[in-house]
Amino acid sequence: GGPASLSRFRGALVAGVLGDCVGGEFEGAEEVPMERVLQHLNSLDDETKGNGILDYSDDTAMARCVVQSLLTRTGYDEQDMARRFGKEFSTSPGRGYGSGVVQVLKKLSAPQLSDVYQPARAQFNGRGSFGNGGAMRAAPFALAFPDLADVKRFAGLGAMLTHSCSLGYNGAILQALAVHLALQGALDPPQQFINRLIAEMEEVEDNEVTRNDARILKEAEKPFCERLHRVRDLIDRSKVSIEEVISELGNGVAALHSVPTAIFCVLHCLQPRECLPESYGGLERTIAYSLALGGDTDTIACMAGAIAGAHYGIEAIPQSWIKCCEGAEDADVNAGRLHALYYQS
Ligand code: 8NA
Ligand code: MG
Ligand code: MG
Repeated sequence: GGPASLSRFRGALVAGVLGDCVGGEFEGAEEVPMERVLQHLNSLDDETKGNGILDYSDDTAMARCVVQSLLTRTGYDEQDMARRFGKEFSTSPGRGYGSGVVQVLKKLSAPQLSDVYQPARAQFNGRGSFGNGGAMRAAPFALAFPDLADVKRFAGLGAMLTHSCSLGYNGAILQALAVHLALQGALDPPQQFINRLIAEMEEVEDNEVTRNDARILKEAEKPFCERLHRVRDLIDRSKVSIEEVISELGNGVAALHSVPTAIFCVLHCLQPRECLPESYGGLERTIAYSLALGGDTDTIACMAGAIAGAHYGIEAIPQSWIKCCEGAEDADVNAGRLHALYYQS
């Protein structure tokens, strides 16, 4: 693969914010006609818009905490990151957090807390959350650590601060891995990329905790590997309907039903598609396609955006879109700082 260039870092962080801000419009919608998606995206080109009119949600709020913590502590510091999550939530509780994770975030803001992983472990009768809230903020880990083993380890731990079920934190590891490989220029050819992800996740999911969680939730023995095989089958086909993507991969708030979906969106949109404007480049196609799936659109577009941004680089993102999104300029500045940290370590 090619070098992990500054443009890729900027693309990853900015397009993640973009997916969150732009995707908020359709979050939770069951059906989103492509026509409505394109209308929404076209309206961002309107000169009178801009200046951050689209607010970011929990996805970006927590990713910003991850970024600030990694930069300030020049690495992963669980106490610091946990405190930032708690503080962010108590300052802005109205960012659209998942209904369960709110309990964790309240506990994380308590100053006397010693075991910062404990509140997450108490969720859902001790089973922990399998939501996509760990994965939605995982991209910055790939931008802070050049070593693949570090990316996996710290993306997992960073997710466990709120998501202690393996089906939650393993989704974060998969998302960080996808961004890591995309930064190296390893996204294309897609079959090879998926095979790399499967090989890595085979290792990640090869343990008793994962097998036990999968058994309880009636999933395949290695749930993310199984989903990645489905992604590979879908990208091998010339025509795939939105309905098939939703039924095969999902579009919901569980990490298992959204991280592989986000990866599929990026790979499917490497080529021009009939349902999308010819004037769109790959990154624009990825964002538009993610929104058209409906469901957890902000989070799927945020995760797909981060992977696509790492692949195409910052130049692929329309300026008019960036201007409309709260926090996009900040993300751009912080991407530069993470780039410096990455090459210093
Ligand atoms: P979370 O940890 O509260 O999980 C999200 C939801 O998943 C929970 O509220 C539960 O319904 C369900 N869930 C997770 N683990 C379990 C379990 N072990 N047993 C039973 N149910 C479980 O929050 P999160 O941080 O993972 O949530 C992230 C998502 O919520 C993001 O998409 C974010 O944008 C936000 N959000 C999504 C929607 C939407 O309609 N898609 C709406 C509002 C907020
Ligand atoms: Mg959100
Ligand atoms: Mg969401």
